[in-house]
Amino acid sequence: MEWRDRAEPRGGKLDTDITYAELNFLRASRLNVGSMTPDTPAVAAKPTLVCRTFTPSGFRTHLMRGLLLGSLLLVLLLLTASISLLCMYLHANARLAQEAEVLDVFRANSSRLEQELVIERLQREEAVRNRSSLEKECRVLQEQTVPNLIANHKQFLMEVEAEREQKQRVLEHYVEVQEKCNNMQQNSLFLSKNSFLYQNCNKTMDPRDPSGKCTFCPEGWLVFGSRCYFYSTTEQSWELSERSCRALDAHLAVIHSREEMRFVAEHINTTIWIGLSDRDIENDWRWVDGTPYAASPKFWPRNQPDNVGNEDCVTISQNMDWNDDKCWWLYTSMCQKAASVLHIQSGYISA
Ligand SMILES: [Ca+2]
Ligand SMILES: [Ca+2]
Repeated sequence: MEWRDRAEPRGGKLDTDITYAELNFLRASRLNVGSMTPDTPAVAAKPTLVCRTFTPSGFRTHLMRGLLLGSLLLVLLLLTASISLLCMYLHANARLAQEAEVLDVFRANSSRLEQELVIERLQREEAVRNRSSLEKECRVLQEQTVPNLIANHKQFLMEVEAEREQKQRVLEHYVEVQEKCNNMQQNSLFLSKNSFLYQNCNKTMDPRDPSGKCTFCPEGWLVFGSRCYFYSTTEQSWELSERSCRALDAHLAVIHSREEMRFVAEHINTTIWIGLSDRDIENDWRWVDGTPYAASPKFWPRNQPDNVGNEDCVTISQNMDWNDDKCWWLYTSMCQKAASVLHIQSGYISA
């Protein structure tokens, strides 16, 4: 039941709807009517409380209203349910779409992972093969190559050490040669190529000898091998001839070889004394420089030495024949002495 304020019945009809406030208002209005006077200001009449009764038409009206309201509620409920279902459908559909996308991504990732797995498997198989190959190579290295390398390394170290020692020796030799060179330059004289000494040295120098060694003889002397020869045209006895040679720091010629004999014979034009005699003991021939007679070549003709009239001193002639003759006879002579040994390097000459 619903309560509401009313002044009076609407349109002369009783209203079946009445509230608790209307009942109180109606009661107060009846009480105030009896006590009011003509001077008393009229008090607004309050609605009287009327107890309405339900009629069949009102019941139908209420029923219709209830049915209408229920229908509206039902429609609203159905509409709400439909909207909810639609929302749920859309939401589910969206989720399904998302799930489908996720599934597609998952499938794509799965396919990619499978491909990567295949690649990884192939790479793993290749790695296994490579590992096997590397293990074989490693065994080869351990069994053969490494020992060889170690041996080669030791050999290399030995060679390096030998090279270092050789280098040290070369350096020491270089220092020694440098010192000799410095000494040579300090103690040597520069020799002009046009000088007599250089020209004479140049005749006896061996171009294959790096030391620049040459044999040098004084001016007027002949050089042959390592000796100098001076042909004296002064006719003297053997003894004076020998003394004259000694004065020149030489002695009468001593023949050491056939080549030397030929050289001496080619540079004389008459008979000369040589440094051979048996003056002390007959037939005991001695060279003046002590050269062993037995070891030297001899050029006696068949009939010599004959010692006719005590011949103890030896002469030679241009035909290389020897003859023992009397020592006091006067002949020319050939003096002989060792040649000076010089070294010429880069124009510098040293002894
Ligand atoms: Ca004799
Ligand atoms: Ca004779």
